[in-house]
Amino acid sequence: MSKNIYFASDFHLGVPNFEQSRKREDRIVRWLNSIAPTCSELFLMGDVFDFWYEYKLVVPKGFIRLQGKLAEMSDAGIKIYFFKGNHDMWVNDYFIKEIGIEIVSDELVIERGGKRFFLHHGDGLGPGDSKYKMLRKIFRSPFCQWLFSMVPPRIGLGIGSAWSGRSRLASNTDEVFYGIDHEWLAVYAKEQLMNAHYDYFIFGHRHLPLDLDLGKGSRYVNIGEWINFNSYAVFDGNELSLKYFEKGEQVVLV
Ligand SMILES: [Mn+2]
Repeated sequence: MSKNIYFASDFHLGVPNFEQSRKREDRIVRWLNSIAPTCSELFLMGDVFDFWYEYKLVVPKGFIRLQGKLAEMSDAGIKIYFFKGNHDMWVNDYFIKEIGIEIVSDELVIERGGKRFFLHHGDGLGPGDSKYKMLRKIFRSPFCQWLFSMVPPRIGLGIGSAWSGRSRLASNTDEVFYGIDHEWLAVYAKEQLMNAHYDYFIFGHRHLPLDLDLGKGSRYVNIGEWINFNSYAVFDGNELSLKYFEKGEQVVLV
């Protein structure tokens, strides 16, 4: 049986409300069921949760079907990576201990089937967005995280879910393609290519499935999101393809 590597991100579980998030979670579990027989490695590349913060002894409620499925897959020998997104960067050791997942904080470079992959959620990379880049440093600083850990869960998780409800996905704005020279992650990828060769750059965060030719035998694949597209990428040992699950929209881009 062929062994594939799967990449998905931006499930944003938790928004816009409980009912829709639960439906999305069911869809994700159906997808995981469908890929499990051929999956050797699964890369969850950030913003799996629209808000996540774990205390030493407390974790947010919900999303147990996804966690149970991931635990089952991990127990069956499938290696699972969980990238920190801008919405769920506060994961600590809960999933490591409970599920056996590996947490990835920033970029991860891997080689599979003779191909080099540059993997990152995609936040804080490329030109612009200096306000977010500063916030990211603050949010990720151990001191700020320690301060937040002093806030009781009733208040801390309350603030988090109120803040998460205001995220751009909750308002469901339509993303448009800016053109390869203006897609900041494509610009960032091209910069990286000046220093080293990568066959594939895979990012999330953009919320728009993209498959762009960067030249020099390199491609930038954005794996989209799961509110509108149900998009993911699969590497079969030879080729990387961008795919859509169930009713996910097929977006044709030049
Ligand atoms: Mn996102």
